[in-house]
Amino acid sequence: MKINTKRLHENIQRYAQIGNVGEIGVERIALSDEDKAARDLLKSQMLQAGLEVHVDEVGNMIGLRKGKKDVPAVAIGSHLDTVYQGGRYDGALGVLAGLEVIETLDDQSIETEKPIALINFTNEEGVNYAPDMMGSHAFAQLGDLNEILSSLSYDDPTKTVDSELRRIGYKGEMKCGAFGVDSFLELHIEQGPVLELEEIDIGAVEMVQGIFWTRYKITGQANHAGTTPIHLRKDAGYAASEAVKFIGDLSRKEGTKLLTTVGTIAFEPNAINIVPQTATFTVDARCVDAEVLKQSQNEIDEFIEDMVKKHGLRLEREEMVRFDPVQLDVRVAGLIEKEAKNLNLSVKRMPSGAGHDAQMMASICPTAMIFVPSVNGISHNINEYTKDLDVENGANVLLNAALTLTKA
Ligand code: HGY
Ligand code: MN
Ligand code: MN
Repeated sequence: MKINTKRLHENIQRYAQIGNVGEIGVERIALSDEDKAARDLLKSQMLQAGLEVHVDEVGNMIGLRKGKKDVPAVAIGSHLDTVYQGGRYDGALGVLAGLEVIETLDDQSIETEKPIALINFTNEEGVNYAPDMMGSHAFAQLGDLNEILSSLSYDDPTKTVDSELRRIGYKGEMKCGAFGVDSFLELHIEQGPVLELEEIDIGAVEMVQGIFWTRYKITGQANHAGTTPIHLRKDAGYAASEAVKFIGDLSRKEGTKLLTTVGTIAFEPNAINIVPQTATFTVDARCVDAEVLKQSQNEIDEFIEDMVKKHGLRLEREEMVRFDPVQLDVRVAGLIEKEAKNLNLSVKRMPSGAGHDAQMMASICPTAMIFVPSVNGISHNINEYTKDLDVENGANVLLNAALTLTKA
């Protein structure tokens, strides 16, 4: 069975206009007006497709297509929010291909044994409210709901997840965890170079690497750039740059699988002729090996604490996110492999470098992911692109794998 490719591409194009940036980019930050607009469009399309629409208390949107049996649903979906200056496929592909699966089943008047549920998870990216994978984390009841609802916007600390969910009209009634799921499939762009380099059509993802996000604030003393002798300075900026170099060097050691990124750094008062009073920066660290990840957190903390002491500065540390590597379901990954081969597509088992809602769903039901190639391996970038044929291949594998799971 195949999807309606024209309808899917038109829909991807339509959503890409909501928060579009440049030629093909999209910026649709979670809980923003753009996120609301995309949610409203998805809700109207879910209703048009005859789905029973639920919104839970963290704004996850669930569209239920009933089946012959009243049992937990086969869930398909991803997220509509993006990073700043992001792409049109990261997340949206999984949600819109999921909608296409449902519309294709309707076209062919297929009533499935088990129900199918299309899910749009809230704030997968976490670029303005921590943690990332927030909606799926709450859906799987993995964290403290009140902590999530009171998470403050990095941009404007007067805003919380709860206040913004209410503002955009997506603070739902359904309790997190109330919606039963039988299994979960997520179609997603690879966001890396592997499939393209190896000229493989489909990735059957069987694990997601671990991740932690930590924020450090180093405090020294603002002073005059021209009159303050170097040895008398309490230069938070200089200290932070030593830390950034150390963090970067950790993931450049021969043979390590560790990835570290300092993606944000801010000085205060941030003036050309003032020794920085404070330097605030974040670390994003990832690894397939939980031990290596833990070890790297300890090494980074130790280095920064020693360095701050050496310079006579002050340190504040905030752990924002910590998720261990997650093994996905090998049976579901095997099904993805089988359906890809049935469609004469090349396929390989692989880990995911990026975090995904699937890694949260894996804790409550058999879960795996379908990857399609990213051109030049680029993502989290306005030039993120996946070829039309790869979009279609991924959606067809999602359709057939979901259908098989409804019979299983
Ligand atoms: O950061 C990630 O890996 C994902 O894009 N949220
Ligand atoms: Mn994503
Ligand atoms: Mn992303």
